[in-house]
Amino acid sequence: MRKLLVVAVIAGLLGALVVAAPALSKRKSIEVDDNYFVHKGAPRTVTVHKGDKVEWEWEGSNPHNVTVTKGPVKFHSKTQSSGSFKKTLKKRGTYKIICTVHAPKMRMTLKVK
Ligand SMILES: [Cu+2]
Repeated sequence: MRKLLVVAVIAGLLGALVVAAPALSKRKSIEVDDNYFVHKGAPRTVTVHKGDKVEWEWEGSNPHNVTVTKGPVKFHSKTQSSGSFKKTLKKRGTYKIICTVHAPKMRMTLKVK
């Protein structure tokens, strides 16, 4: 009986950790694929919070880049066919992003709240 109680308490604690984890997480990964950002057919707007680290992950085989054309801060990745590009967003606002190889079709919006 006592053993069962200990197991129940541990399970409860683990459950609390799982629930708390998303709030502590400040990472957001965004798919870079052939030839779209985020997800094929999905709305290409991603919202994160100030201070979050965004990681674009190359999943296709074509060369792509991440280039801000309009926004509080301009930044860009190099053109690459694999790997990732990480950026910590420190300024709130709306960032218009394209891949210069496949623009205007390959684009997305990043909102930093
Ligand atoms: Cu591209």
